[in-house]
Amino acid sequence: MEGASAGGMSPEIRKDTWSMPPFRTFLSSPMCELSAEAIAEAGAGAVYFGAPVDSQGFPDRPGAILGPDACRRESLVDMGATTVEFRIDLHEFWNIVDCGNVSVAGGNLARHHEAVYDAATEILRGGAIPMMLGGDHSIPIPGVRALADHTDGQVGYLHIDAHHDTADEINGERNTMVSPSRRAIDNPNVDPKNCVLFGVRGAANNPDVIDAAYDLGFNVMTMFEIMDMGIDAAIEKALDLVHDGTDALYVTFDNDSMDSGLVPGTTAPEVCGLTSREMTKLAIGVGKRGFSFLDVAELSPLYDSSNITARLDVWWLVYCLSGYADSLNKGTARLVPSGR
Ligand SMILES: [Mn+2]
Repeated sequence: MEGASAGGMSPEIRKDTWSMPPFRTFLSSPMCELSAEAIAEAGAGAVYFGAPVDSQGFPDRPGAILGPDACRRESLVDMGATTVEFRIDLHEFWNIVDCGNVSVAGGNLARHHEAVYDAATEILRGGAIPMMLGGDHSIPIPGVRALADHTDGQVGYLHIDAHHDTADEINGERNTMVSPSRRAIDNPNVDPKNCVLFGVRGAANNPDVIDAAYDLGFNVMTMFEIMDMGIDAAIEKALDLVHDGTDALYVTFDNDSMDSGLVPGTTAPEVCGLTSREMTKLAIGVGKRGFSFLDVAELSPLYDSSNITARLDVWWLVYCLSGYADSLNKGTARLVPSGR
């Protein structure tokens, strides 16, 4: 035994980022019990948790239930918590913790959504920003409801997606992965004038869904409008709208907002989407103006060659947090996360 120990790895080698850690958390953050009290006691400013919801009978490209762990794994591969551009250690700044996954063995969609609502509420009550990794794109339904219930004032909603997601129901089910925008405005303090559907395009959106987006008063920014406007102006316009008279901001990022060439690991890939440079600019812009809640939806590692979609999601979260940290350091962020 002594011989094995003498030839074994040094503690430094054992904890390097290339070796497999004994358990995987987002950016190697400490685990934390999912309760407001534990989160407050840990002094966490941002909380990663998984919402592995994927139960709606869509027959193509399953696997979003594996998204939270795929993102955790990729966050440990050649990835630190400090970017070249901002040079802010996110662990130091945000005290990130990982609260594990919210899943209900034997559960159904309604019970999964209630569990997500409860988890998000605990995190907001604990004074932290939820970072929720899906799961299919029904997860903003309980997420927005939790933020809206937690916030006295108005809530803005930024929906980054190839799809409007304004379907009122499918086959009688109202809380589907194509309904999060529609359900967001069911909350009395979410006004469609503070909701932006950013990057919509293509032929997968049926005419009813497209009409509903305009009829209900959403701000629709199609991908081609964004291209004509230029990405910087488009980002500013979207952020002006979601921050206009609001006290909190919910941001949902569907992987299919990206060009399909960059996101093989998503449920409904679409061509003509955002580039990774545009996405990173958007993340920094979102961060600079502040946010209360982030979610990432539709990551399916089953189709994710080279884990590139998961990596992109890690970038999204890291650059949102970095931009916000920078802005708070400079005193230029307007929005204070709900509950902080
Ligand atoms: Mn979508």
